[in-house]
Amino acid sequence: MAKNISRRTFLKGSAALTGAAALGSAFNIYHPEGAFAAEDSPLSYGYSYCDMCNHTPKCGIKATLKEGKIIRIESRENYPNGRLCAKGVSSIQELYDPERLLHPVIRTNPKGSPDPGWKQISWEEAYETIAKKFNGIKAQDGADKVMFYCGDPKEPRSAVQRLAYTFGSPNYGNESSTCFRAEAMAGFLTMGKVSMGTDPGPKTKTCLIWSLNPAWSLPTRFGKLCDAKANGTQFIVVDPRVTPTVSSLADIHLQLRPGTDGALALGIAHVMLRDGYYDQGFVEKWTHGFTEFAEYVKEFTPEKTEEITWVPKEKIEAAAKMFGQETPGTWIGSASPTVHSTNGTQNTRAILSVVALSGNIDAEGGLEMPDGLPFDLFAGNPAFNRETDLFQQIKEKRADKEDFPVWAHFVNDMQVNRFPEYVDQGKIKAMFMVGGNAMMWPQTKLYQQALEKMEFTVAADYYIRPMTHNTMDMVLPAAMCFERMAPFAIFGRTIYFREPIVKPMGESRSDWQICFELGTKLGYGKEFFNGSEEEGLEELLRITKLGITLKDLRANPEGLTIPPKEPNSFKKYESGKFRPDGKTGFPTTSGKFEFTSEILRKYQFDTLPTYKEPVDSPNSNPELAKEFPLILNTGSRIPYYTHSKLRHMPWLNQFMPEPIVRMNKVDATARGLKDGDDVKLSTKFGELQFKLEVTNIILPGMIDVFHGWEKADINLLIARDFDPISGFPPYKEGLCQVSKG
Ligand SMILES: Nc1nc2c(c(=O)[nH]1)N[C@H]1C(S)=C(S)[C@@H](COP(=O)(O)OP(=O)(O)OC[C@H]3O[C@@H](n4cnc5c(=O)[nH]c(N)nc54)[C@H](O)[C@@H]3O)O[C@H]1N2
Ligand SMILES: Nc1nc2c(c(=O)[nH]1)N[C@H]1C(S)=C(S)[C@@H](COP(=O)(O)OP(=O)(O)OC[C@H]3O[C@@H](n4cnc5c(=O)[nH]c(N)nc54)[C@H](O)[C@@H]3O)O[C@H]1N2
Ligand code: SF4
Ligand SMILES: [Mo]
Repeated sequence: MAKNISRRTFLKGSAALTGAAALGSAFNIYHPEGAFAAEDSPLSYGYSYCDMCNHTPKCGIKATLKEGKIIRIESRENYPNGRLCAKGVSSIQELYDPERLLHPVIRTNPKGSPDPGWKQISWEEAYETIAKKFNGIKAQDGADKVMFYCGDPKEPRSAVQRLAYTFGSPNYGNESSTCFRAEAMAGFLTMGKVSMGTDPGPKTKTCLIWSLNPAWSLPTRFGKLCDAKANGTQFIVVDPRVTPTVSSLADIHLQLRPGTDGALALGIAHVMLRDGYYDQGFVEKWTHGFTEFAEYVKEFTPEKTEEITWVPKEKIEAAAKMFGQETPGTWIGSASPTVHSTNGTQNTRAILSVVALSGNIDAEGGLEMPDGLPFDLFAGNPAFNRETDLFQQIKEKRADKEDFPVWAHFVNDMQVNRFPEYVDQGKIKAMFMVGGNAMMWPQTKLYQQALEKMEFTVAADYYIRPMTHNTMDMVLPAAMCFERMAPFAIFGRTIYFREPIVKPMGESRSDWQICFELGTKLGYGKEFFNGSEEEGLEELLRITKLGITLKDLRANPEGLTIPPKEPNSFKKYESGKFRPDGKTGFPTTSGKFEFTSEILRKYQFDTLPTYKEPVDSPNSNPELAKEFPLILNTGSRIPYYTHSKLRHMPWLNQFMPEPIVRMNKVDATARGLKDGDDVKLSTKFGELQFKLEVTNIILPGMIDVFHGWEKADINLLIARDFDPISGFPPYKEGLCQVSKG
């Protein structure tokens, strides 16, 4: 069909788009610089991976091009993540958005002025200014005073981290300070391993999805789970909302009060132990602290657990029975909600304890943990990132190490959530920020003020985002996925390589190239391949010792699979293949799965996965709950926006043009509110305006609101009560009120 697109149809399409977007401004999908293609110019095709949400690895894109311009986006065939969602299809609108930042800019007005007075500068001037500032601070106060930060875009991480450590600063951090990393820590603390869970295999009988809504947050994965359901896997889904994941998959839905995951897990463990639905052989031989754990869960009777979590006790009993008896069973962890809690790490340890009781750790059809390729989750490699050498020499200068010692024990990236404090303490004076957003942290203003107070700050982004960048000194234009190369996409043992398929818009450059060029300018030409992204990727491949080069990857555009030296085996703790030293057991202090954590003992935290109420909940703070009786649950993903992004993409904006707060009908009726009302949402920190959506997808007693809205930034209303183990904020569990606004 695309072959027959004429210039006229093309224009008509573009006009229709503008019409769809006509909710205000006229929108021209094609960039002013880009003329339309001639009627009969030939079509060509290019392959990429999507950029519109930031999970890795990303979904595959097939692009149709005419005269070097992308005219159509569709799902890529023969690619592991092949089903594009609405955001993926809309990536063409972001690529050619006339509002994209196309040149480096520097502020001309002093900080604090409402308008920064952005002035276009050359890349050369930009790099020279940054190098002068960073090297000046390094000479005077030390390299650690410059912080390097990567927001939700995960592709640049490896290059930014390498830049930080080569420059000499251990203060590199990223958005994982609020995302999955606390789950990873819970994994380390119990099993010595990280797992996001394993999707059901042919042998899996039961799958426990604890707080994930892939129908909206990871659509490709959701498709695979639906296939597993069709093949007979039973599902237990833990979620306070009746999401499409729940309605499509759940045989048992545990609709809990947000923030009470730990209590629910301990309640399930109680029933498993009481009724013998657990793997006694595994527990006796391979776990540490079982007696104390068994004693502790005695108090979490189904009755008490129901009282705390609001989940009916019959359902708790049924879930324990199904997960304990219908084995093998697997677990799929949350990407973030369970750890967006003041007790999140311990709550997640309690969930992992349930998985351990079932005996399904590294069991076939259970929580399988095959060895992957020597890349990290974001396609970097610790040696390439300089974590294994340079970081080790400078880590004592980390700004966060006293605040979050357990985090610092496991994680090389700094825990960034208290960077405003570090700025006030003089520990951080400048920042290099790639794809960051000040609205992602609780109490946004503190972060904006911290950026403003620093001596020099520079960001790289697709856009000027006023909420973040108006407080900064310089912004660099970043190239999008279609325009860039690094990094690779890794699926299991298969590597995909991406060639840029269009020329970067304006003067935009890829994040890796920016890091390499800046590194060179800072005086590290050799370490940064004199600015060559391609050379950097060759080096990354050399470091992994896989025996392949870019040439091999180029010769395999449909992915290069590297088979393991020996086939995957199961229960590797029995064979010594679970630990780097070849001894049997788990790579933990005790060598076993730790119900009681020795690392937590060392840092004087509770060793058991103890349940504590959220700092502000109806139970822990009944006084506050009188004024603010509803639980404030924020950030649950919606299918058409990614965090603060994509609000002005016409194909997406039509689905939710304005900030919405969702409330159950019971609570709306009690307040005399109806669907579509203008409402005021308030917490002890202030209030914001929203449109009300009355819905039965959420539990009575809670409200549900998305983050990242410039005109209703919910993070202004959230407490900075960080989980003392992980440093994570309580995005899912504060207290609020909603009234007519
Ligand atoms: N209240 C509340 N707050 C939350 C959450 C929540 O659930 N509730 N969730 C938390 C979680 S899990 C996360 S991951 C964070 C989100 O983390 P954020 O960092 O806030 O994510 P985004 O809003 O997507 O902002 C990313 C910025 O990067 C730019 N960008 C995107 N891709 C690229 C790229 O490839 N290169 C460059 N240079 N720039 C790019 C975008 O234009 C945007 O300005 O928010 C956290 N904050
Ligand atoms: N469309 C879209 N997709 C995204 C993103 C995006 O912004 N937009 N962001 C990406 C990122 S960075 C992340 S981290 C992932 C997040 O991926 P998910 O974890 O799937 O996303 P959420 O929708 O935040 O949370 C999943 C479910 O947790 C439930 N939940 C909320 N509070 C609690 C609680 O206290 N306990 C339990 N058990 N469940 C709770 C919510 O009701 C929700 O249905 O999504 C990724 N995918
Ligand atoms: S889920 Fe959607 S936005 Fe995310 S990578 Fe896939 S197609 Fe892109
Ligand atoms: Mo995230």
